[in-house]
Amino acid sequence: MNDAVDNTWTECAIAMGSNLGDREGRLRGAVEAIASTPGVRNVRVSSFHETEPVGPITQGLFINAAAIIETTLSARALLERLHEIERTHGRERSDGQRWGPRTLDLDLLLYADAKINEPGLTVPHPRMHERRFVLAPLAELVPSWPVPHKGQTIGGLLASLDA
Ligand code: A4P
Ligand code: MG
Repeated sequence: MNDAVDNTWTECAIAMGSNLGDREGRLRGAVEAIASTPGVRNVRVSSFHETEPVGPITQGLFINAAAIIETTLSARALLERLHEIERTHGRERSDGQRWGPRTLDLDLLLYADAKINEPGLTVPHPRMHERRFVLAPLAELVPSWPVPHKGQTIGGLLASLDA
């Protein structure tokens, strides 16, 4: 892969979610794929949280988790890799359909202290601060990480959801 920008290792946070089929198996597969990506090291994963679906669509319970990694990939290259993993691990065959619905969601939450606002790439992830299913797993790993734009840490944002 030629995506490595240089040898600087940048700490990043990734959100993972699945709500169809072997949810835990999908997340474990995603973690393995992330960890075996060239230019990724020191992968740490939260516990798996079973969560009620949030949003307007009626759907099954999710398993959500978070991962912290170090990477030499750019934010753009890392997101492209996450999309590739979604494609290979997140679809399953079902009757009459070659590919069923996407069942794995991998979002790039934080890329060190970077603020990125480009077509197809917004960091910090614009909805992370309001989502318990994102913040609770992440707070297990990096409660004191300050979130750019928000003036609060992960733990602080999680606590303010309870306020
Ligand atoms: N994009 C831009 N910035 C980013 C980033 N930092 N990380 C773009 C990831 N993607 C980013 O994303 C849509 C577009 O956002 C992409 O083109 C990408 O370039 P997507 O992941 O393909 O689509 P999505 O997953 O449908 O969008 P989104 O906003 O991630 O969906 P939601 O809102 O996360 O909905 N309830 C529980 N309990 N747990 C869940 O995990 N997930 C959803 C999914 C709803 N309810 C849930 C959960
Ligand atoms: Mg997503």
